[in-house]
Amino acid sequence: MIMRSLVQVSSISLLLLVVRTKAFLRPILPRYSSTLRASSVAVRYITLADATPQSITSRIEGSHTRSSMSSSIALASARSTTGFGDARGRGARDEQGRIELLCKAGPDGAALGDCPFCHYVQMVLRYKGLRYRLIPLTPEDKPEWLVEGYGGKMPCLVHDEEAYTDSGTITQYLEYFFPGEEPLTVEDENPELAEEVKTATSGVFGAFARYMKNMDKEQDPPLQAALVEELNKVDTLLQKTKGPFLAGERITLDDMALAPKLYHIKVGVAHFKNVIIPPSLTALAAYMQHIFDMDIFQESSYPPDVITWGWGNARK
Ligand SMILES: N[C@@H](CCC(=O)N[C@@H](CS)C(=O)NCC(=O)O)C(=O)O
Repeated sequence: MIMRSLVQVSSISLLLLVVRTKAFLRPILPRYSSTLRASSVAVRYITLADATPQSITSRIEGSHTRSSMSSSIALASARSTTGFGDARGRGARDEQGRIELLCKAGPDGAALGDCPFCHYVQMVLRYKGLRYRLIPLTPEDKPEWLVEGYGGKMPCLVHDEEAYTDSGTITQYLEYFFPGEEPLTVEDENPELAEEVKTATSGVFGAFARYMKNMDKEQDPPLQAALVEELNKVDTLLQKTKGPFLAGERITLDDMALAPKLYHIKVGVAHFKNVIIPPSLTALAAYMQHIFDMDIFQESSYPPDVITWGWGNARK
């Protein structure tokens, strides 16, 4: 059902856009438009079943001007210590600084924080050779439009006066507007494998977070076993596909989503639980090593002590 409503958000227009995927309408991408007009804001839905990236872009450029959002994040941008992402070696496409990524700041309040979801988005941006400005934000520094319009959620990607939250949505957006020579999914050519990858990876982070957040030592063994079971599913898949990536030869969005979480697991369980990922999961170990060594992983990453800082806070 398509709903229409008017929402009051100070100086912010929210535009919800249905973007085509392979089989036309699929993800509903929340879009942010910075048109300044009093304080009444229309939320509308546009069906763009037949839209091309160009038509969407010209629609945006024709109807809106960059205004409050840029200035409201200008301060935050000035805080960024990371600056523009440097898509080294992949022939960076200069989006004229039009892509900004707002993400959780680390312990010093200025450098990149411990967010595996932001890590994922950055890996995709870098893989695609897209230049972007990284803007780490503390909870106190979040711009009003992000808090009011998006519940303060990060990562938040800003492109062409629109904002998108949720790493899955953001990466679908990037894949749609900035497709590479080969798709970052195997859904079209092998939907069964795509489904297998989802099944093998979807429970990993939840199991890890439950284990990490548990402070009752007696509950640790079953929670640890549940995490190992999830990791085992990934190992089994990798044995089947023969790697080096989840779906085999080609890297996909699922790899870029999973690897930052595996980094948290490796660091987190060693630090807080004094255990290591079972070495018997050899395919998983090789997979982790392979991805952790990639430039796009390392250039979007943060030191292990940022992870322990973040989980230390989450466990309080
Ligand atoms: N499902 C979301 C999860 C995002 C998420 O949990 N982000 C955390 C940081 S890792 C966050 O925004 N926390 C609020 C904050 O940092 O202020 C996604 O995929 O983007």
